Amino acid sequence: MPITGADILCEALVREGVTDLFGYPGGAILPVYDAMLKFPLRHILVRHEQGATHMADGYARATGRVGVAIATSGPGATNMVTGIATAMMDSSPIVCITGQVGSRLIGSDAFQETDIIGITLPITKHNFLVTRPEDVVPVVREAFQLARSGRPGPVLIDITKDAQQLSCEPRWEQTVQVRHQRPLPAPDPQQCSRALDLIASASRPVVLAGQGIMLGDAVREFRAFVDASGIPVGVTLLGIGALPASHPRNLGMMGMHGEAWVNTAIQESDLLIAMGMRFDDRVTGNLKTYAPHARKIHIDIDPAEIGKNVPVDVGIAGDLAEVLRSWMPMLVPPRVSEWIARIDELKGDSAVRDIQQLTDDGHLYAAHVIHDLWRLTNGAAVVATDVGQHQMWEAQYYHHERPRTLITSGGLGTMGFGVPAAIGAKVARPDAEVWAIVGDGGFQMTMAELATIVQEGIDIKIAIINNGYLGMVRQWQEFFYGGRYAATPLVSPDFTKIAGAYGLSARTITARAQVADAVGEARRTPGTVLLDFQVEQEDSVYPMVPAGADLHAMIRRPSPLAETGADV
Ligand SMILES: Cc1ncc(C[n+]2csc(CCOP(=O)(O)OP(=O)(O)O)c2C)c(N)n1
Repeated sequence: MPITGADILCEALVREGVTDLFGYPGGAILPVYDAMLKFPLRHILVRHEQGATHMADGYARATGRVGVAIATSGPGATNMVTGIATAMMDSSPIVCITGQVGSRLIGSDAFQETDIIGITLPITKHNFLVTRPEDVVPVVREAFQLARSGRPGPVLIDITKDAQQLSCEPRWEQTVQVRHQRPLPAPDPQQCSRALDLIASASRPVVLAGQGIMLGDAVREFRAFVDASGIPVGVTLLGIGALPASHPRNLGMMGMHGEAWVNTAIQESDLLIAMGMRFDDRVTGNLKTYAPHARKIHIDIDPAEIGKNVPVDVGIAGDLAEVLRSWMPMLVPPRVSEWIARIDELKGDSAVRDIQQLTDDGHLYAAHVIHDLWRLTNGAAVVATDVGQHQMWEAQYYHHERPRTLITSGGLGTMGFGVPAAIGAKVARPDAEVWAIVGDGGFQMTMAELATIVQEGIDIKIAIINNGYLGMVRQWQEFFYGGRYAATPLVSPDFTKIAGAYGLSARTITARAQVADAVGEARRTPGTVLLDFQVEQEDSVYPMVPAGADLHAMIRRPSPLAETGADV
């Protein structure tokens, strides 16, 4: 029986295991919306297509399953661009479906026509233009396969209106050649044995753990390697959760706002073993002075990453779980006791504010809020953040024990990500306690999604770290632009009234003494609750490696004595 391209698309999604999609309708995608009603697909109606892409992304990051976003042509499609680029930079598997004008109108500047294939070419793993219903089955299958395989990433399917309306007999059984997939490289045994030699003879080794450990389902193998080798681990922002924060070998986060001892350990190290990370400039600082004494081993599934930023002694392109499994029988653990003692000594030099010493002086610090939130949720919540100071404080003070529990935009640093990503995570994991920790700036970029929350009955908790500024930019102005606050003071609405207008509960918190009660009440209250934490306005994130500076040249928190002008 011939059926329409729209029906075929919906059935193909169901056959891929899709149960939820995030989207916004319009003329060029209406046949698919009409067909959707017949299929077991939950559609979450967003308020802006950017929100749909971040939701699909949050869904994917929380579970590893492919997230799906859908929109119409023209402005619907272009509104997706930021979310697609965000997913691309962080290797998140999403499939975005956009309607396109009729195939005979393409190139005629038809109403709501835009070349979304051209626009998204550099920010997708691959994209497809579908102009015939016959192509829907193979394209959907290939799109999902591409999104989730190898180094995951976003794939876009642009489908013309006539391809949705015309009918054909779907050939479900046809074998689909995944034409655009690069074959997975097999780990080179010679490189593996060189790596094992370097490991056995290292005296100051550090593992650099990235998100690839989770994306590659290598968490168990990674843990086994760390336990067997005893090598200390620094994590990237997206690598948080790859090893429990409480694991004795987990040193914490590296990089621009990483712990001083992690960055110093990297600079003193004689062997870096990078796994599923990409030596982003935010973790290396000045490449010329980066880890000058260290040999470098780099394992990544994407061969293009190896040697891209940092020259390496051993490069292994391949599946991390497979590499680590092959290493285990031959692994000779290095002698690290002196090195661990040296790192313990470095730990005395914390540049992240010691929370115990941060007494309640009547001010509310973001560090307090996030530390308390961590304790009160037993470190078990899924947290989606926005971008800025609160994001770094989250990484410093919320200690994640499990993989896929921190959902944050690292590579693109996309403000507006937090709330929609939290919604996507909650749809994917209805059992989980999900918090969005956002700034007053980023929240206002996508707060229209509060209506999505209400309409779809989503239960998340939103913590706004409200400092009255575009905080991270203000901090840069304080440090590097003579304290001239150009366009960073931020007037905001009364967020509790905004929440109230949507029928959501909300509360303002201005003192530390109120934090536990407010968080407890929010957790007990069914449905979404918004907490507006009005924190110290001109606090800064420490330590900070200025962009492009040497990794060890960290700006430290001024001591109270220095603040008073006393000689220190
Ligand atoms: C879409 C977008 N625009 C601009 C920026 C640049 N930027 C990075 S952090 C930041 C300030 C964020 O302010 P806020 O959301 O209040 O969070 P805070 O830093 O105060 O925690 C800005 C403007 C960005 N990352 N993303």
